[in-house]
Amino acid sequence: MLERVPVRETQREAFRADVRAGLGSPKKSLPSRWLYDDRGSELFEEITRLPEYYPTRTETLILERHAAEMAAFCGPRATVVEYGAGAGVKTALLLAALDNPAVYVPIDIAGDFLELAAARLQQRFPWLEIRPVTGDFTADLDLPDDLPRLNARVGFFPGSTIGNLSEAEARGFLERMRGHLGPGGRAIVGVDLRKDLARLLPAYDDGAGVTAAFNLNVLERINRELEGGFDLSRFAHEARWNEREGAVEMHAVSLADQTVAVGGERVAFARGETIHTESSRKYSADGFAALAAAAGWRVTRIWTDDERLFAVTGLEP
Ligand code: AVI
Repeated sequence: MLERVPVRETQREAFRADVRAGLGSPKKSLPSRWLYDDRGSELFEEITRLPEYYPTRTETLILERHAAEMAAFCGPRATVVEYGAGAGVKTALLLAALDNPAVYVPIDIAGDFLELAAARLQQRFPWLEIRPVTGDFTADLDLPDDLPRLNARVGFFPGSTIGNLSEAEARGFLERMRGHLGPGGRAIVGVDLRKDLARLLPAYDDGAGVTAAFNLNVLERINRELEGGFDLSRFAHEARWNEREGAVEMHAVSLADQTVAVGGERVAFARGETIHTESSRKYSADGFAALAAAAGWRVTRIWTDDERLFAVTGLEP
């Protein structure tokens, strides 16, 4: 009989492998998904309420303002597939505006969080069929095959999470989503727009230090889960703009020449050396349209705010 490995253990082994590879390479980096343990997710929720962090507030405003047009774009009796189960505010705005949605399918890798979010939405929309799917939507993933095919399927990917994917990953994701949604499918995708760095950078380096805590929490996570020896007072948070990549990058900067024990190995850091922990790509409307086109989508709607900080886009095949 096959022995079942608990999910938490598999996760820890994947984390260990990524840390070993990322800290062992000449340019140190860690995949940004490891920022989101329980503490990291709490800190991210806090970030979304910060005065400097405009994306969440702006996207919510756009959804509120243009909900009726979005509902018309989606059509009646839609099956809504959400990539990543958020805290539910934006989802509730969309579902409340839609004309009699048929099924809601939230997909998230964190099964517990997904069940909780789904239960909360079920209370608010008792008549709605909710079919949560636990899985990683950045990898190959199948939807349940008994979902209704009669009505339009609509993909919902808010939050500008697409910006945290590399261009190749984003293209792959958009292609897979097209496959999930089928020939008549449509999608609503939140995209953070290019803007003045004076506005952009403080969103990733706030005055209260919440983003710094969010970033450095990944080092604490290594200490907690992989018996790491990071001294947090010897690392600092940095947010920087990478013009070539069109992305804000978060780095953890070593404040000294030092050696850190990580799971039985020793990792050397020179003063000023960094660990790249996240990229947050910002698109122009044309740049995003080109990315979508490469994945077989046309951007046929752009809903935005008065300052054009953020765009909620409507995609058709
Ligand atoms: C989740 N994601 C869209 C956020 C962003 O803006 O890229 C993550 C984040 N990183 C630092 N602050 C927020």
